[in-house]
Amino acid sequence: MPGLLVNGQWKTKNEFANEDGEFKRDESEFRNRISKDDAQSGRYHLYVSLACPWAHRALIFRRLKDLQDHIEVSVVHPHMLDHGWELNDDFDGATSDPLYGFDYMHQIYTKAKSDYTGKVTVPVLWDKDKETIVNNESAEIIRIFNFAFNELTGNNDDYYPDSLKDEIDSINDRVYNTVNNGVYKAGFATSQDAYNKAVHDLFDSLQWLEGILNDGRDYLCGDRLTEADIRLFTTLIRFDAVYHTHFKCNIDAIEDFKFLQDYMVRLYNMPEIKPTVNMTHIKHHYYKSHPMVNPSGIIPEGPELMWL
Ligand SMILES: N[C@@H](CCC(=O)N[C@@H](CS)C(=O)NCC(=O)O)C(=O)O
Repeated sequence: MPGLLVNGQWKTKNEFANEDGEFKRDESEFRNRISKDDAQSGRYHLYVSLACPWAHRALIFRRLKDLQDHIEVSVVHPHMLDHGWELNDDFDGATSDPLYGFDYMHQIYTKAKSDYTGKVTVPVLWDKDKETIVNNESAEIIRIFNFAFNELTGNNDDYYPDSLKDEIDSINDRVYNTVNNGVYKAGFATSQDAYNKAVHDLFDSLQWLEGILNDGRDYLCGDRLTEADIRLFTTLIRFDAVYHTHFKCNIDAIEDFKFLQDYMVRLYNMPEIKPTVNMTHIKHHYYKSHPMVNPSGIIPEGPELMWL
């Protein structure tokens, strides 16, 4: 069940689409960075959902950049119900809030800003010293992880290298609008036109991506892994189990795309990625948290994912 904070008060809201039946994603509110001086071990805390493709980006970067010993993680309960995301360990893999003992993620937002108005989303990167949210935009959190802690960890791997910035930006732009967010536009549409446009844009882009990988490339930008791959991966891994059924993205499945499927499985099997994938949280979250899409909350048994 979606909801939001209005002047610091939680309100439930049983819909995602606007009057035209379209889903529009809001801009994230907290957009700060971390300077090299402030990049201290143990100072920051990451709140995620294992179900959420945006939070998943941050979890993967935390491992790619050797930040596990420096940034602790809390995992919300996969069911997003009347109070939004809940912080309780009443589900395997979920954790309670070690910092404040809060029950709900919206309390973290009002701790940061008591009159906050807007959605309560994950991921959230929290500063324990300043007791506020550094950033709640995954695209920026992964850039912070890519770079800010390099001196602390000695890990200088760069997933947004200067030489590939333009190519990465251009791929990200299309993938964000038509794939990452495209599945949500299809799934939350309440008009046939909005759904049709989203689903066709999505499958046009999947064909385009299949073409890129069919061109002898191991990764979207050639022979090295970049943030563009991680951003695409977190949608691909949820696709056949969730988006194909729950969000009606069923023109094809990912397993029908030879190159995309091989690429997804290759990324999945990376030691930094595999431990971040939790299909139980993924299926529970989507099928149980959107009563306007799936009122019964029934979780489908299939499909059998041979690579899992
Ligand atoms: N732009 C944000 C979007 C994050 C986002 O929408 N997360 C979803 C979970 S998949 C969420 O927390 N939704 C709560 C809601 O919509 O009320 C980001 O990429 O960090």
